[in-house]
Amino acid sequence: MRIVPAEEFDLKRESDYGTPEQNEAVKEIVRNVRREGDAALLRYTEQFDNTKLTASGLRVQHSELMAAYDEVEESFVTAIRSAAERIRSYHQKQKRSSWMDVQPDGSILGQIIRPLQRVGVYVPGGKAAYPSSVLMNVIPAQVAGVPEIVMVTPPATGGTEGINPYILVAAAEAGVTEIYRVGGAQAIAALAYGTASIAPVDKICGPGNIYVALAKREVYGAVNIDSIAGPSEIVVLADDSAEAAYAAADLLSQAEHDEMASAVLVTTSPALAKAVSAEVERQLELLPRRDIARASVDSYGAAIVARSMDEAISIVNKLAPEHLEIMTEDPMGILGRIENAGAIFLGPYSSEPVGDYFAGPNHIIPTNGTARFSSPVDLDDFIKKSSMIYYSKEALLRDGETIMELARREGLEGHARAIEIRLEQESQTGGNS
Ligand code: HSO
Ligand code: ZN
Repeated sequence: MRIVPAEEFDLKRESDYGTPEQNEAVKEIVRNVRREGDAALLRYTEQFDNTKLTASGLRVQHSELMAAYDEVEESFVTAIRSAAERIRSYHQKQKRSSWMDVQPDGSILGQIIRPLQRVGVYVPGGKAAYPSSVLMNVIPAQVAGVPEIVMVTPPATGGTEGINPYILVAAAEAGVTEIYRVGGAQAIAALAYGTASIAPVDKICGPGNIYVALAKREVYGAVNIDSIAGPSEIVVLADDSAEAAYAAADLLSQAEHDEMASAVLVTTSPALAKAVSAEVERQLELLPRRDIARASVDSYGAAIVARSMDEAISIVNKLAPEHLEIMTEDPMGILGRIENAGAIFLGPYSSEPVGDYFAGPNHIIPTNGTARFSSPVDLDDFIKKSSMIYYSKEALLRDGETIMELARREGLEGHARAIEIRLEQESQTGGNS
């Protein structure tokens, strides 16, 4: 891994908006699914996933879900259950309550929290089909009280027509209520606009390839979507007290996700930079996914040497990483100075995979510097708020003139009269009605 002095470090951020051809292809798929419904879904599934289905075969039956339990190890079921429990209890702490505030004039103002009615979760096939991500998308929705949680995933992720049984078990454990074997842009279009077989949802979440990402962007507005996740990122902030082998292992844990993942060490210690860089080289060769990790480390990896802890912290804040590990003598002392990071891991035992799988916080976290202004997935992603206003007669008599003044200054006489009609009636009846 290359060692870079802080002053030479150049931050590159890339966003993928797809080629014009990809954008055009996605628009066409969405248009056709919207127009033709199931027929288009089945046609695209045959074309892109090499699977011939009938409309009744789209939905995964309960018996298939139960059969998945026979295909996975018992140890996996136990592990997924304990992870689900931890994730559930963390997210339960995020619950918001509706509130009402009764004013002295008898008015009541408040905010009402309601779950979304129906949410769609996309689960990709291929190398990024993570059961842990099923938990991270579905459990917050379920804890928020969403009654209908629909999962879509391409067919044949685990063989002909069969869906990866680990994904199915995770879905069942997390509380998914319906599953459909359909993927790609066509699945996103179906969730957004509905077909005869799949009822439309209010929000679509979950990662996917570029076609899925573009389709989510295309349907945004008709439904809500989550943020579009970029490749994984980790920054390890370390001083000379850090264990080089731990830092290297944690960097590689994210580098192995994707050729475009980024794993960066920021340290005040030139000796540690050297040691970590050497460890990364050594450990990398031992990984089954070394080709992916190698590409990531070579293009996006770096060990940055800062001249002071202040400088190191300011680099971290500029990077605004998805994951930040603080491996210094006094990590708690540094915590308060971190402005931008999606998830912060403190001390030598808070290895990033602890958060990916088990600690409880969500592992869907803002990437590509967006931790500057956004947050990990949580219950707020699955609720909406209504404000409520109950105005008493006393309050309207008191505030009416002010409201009319504001309305007339905007040239909105109709607004003013809606208030005035009430004030006039009051003055006629002498306030005795
Ligand atoms: N670290 C990934 C999430 C994940 N890791 C899933 C393992 N499985 C998010 O950046
Ligand atoms: Zn990970």
